[in-house]
Amino acid sequence: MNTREKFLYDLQGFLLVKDFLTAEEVKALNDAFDANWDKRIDDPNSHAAGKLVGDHPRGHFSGMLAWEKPWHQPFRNLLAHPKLIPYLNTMFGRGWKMDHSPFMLTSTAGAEGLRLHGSTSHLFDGSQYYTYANGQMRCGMIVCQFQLGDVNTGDGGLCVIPGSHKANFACPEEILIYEQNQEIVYNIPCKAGDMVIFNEATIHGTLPWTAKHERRSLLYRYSPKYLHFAGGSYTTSQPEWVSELTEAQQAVLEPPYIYNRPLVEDDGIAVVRPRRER
Ligand SMILES: O=C(O)CCC(=O)C(=O)O
Repeated sequence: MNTREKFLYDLQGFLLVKDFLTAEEVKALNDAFDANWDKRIDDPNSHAAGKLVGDHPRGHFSGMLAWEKPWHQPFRNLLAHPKLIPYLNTMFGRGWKMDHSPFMLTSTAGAEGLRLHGSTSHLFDGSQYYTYANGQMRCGMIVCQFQLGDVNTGDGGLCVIPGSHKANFACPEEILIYEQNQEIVYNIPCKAGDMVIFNEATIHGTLPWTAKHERRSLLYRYSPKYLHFAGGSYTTSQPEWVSELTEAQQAVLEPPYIYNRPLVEDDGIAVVRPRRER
């Protein structure tokens, strides 16, 4: 993570990393979804209101890590992607883990949005926060959103209120439902292959999808080693197929704990087990 990226993430509460995935990686992920389209369901997390209402729900895929061979592989490759590790080691310090099951959001024209949410800084929430001290950034859960299709200005999809991870006042409801001050809500333009990392404390949500082409956004969430945000679909036990993973990928699926934890080095290959790492 270079100094420009650190400045931008600290300032904005999100970071756009252009060309994160290669064209081959994007194709492998899209091919896997195309081959498993029957697994698409309507978004179970539907929560649109105000100007975010649409005429149909967003589409949702989950469970990709356990899809049958070869379709699970492109998703497993992302778990400890060599380009992602230095970002996570910088934002969390050493020791971090997957949170939630990865899922994909799809949208066709007219798909509804999602009410904006994010803890900001107005109350301390140990699961979603941002802090800077002693030259280090630290945070609660973050979201890595891999774009598998283009998002042009005004298409809709992921939106953020830049800087809101540091906001000291609760965000008024009329802004959260996009009825007031739309000018502070940023719909991040992306190309297929780009990645957006945002802090869960940063106010974010979904704008209704307006483009003719389909939205395809893949979300992986990570938390520091001591935290587990989501219960339910991703539990804190290792999956049956864990032995099929690399050592670094296995480390990412470890439950939350500190002592003797496997830590993934920046090179993505070395995994060390110090007795304690702060
Ligand atoms: O990418 C998006 O549309 C926002 C996703 C989101 O905030 C969520 O699903 O909780």
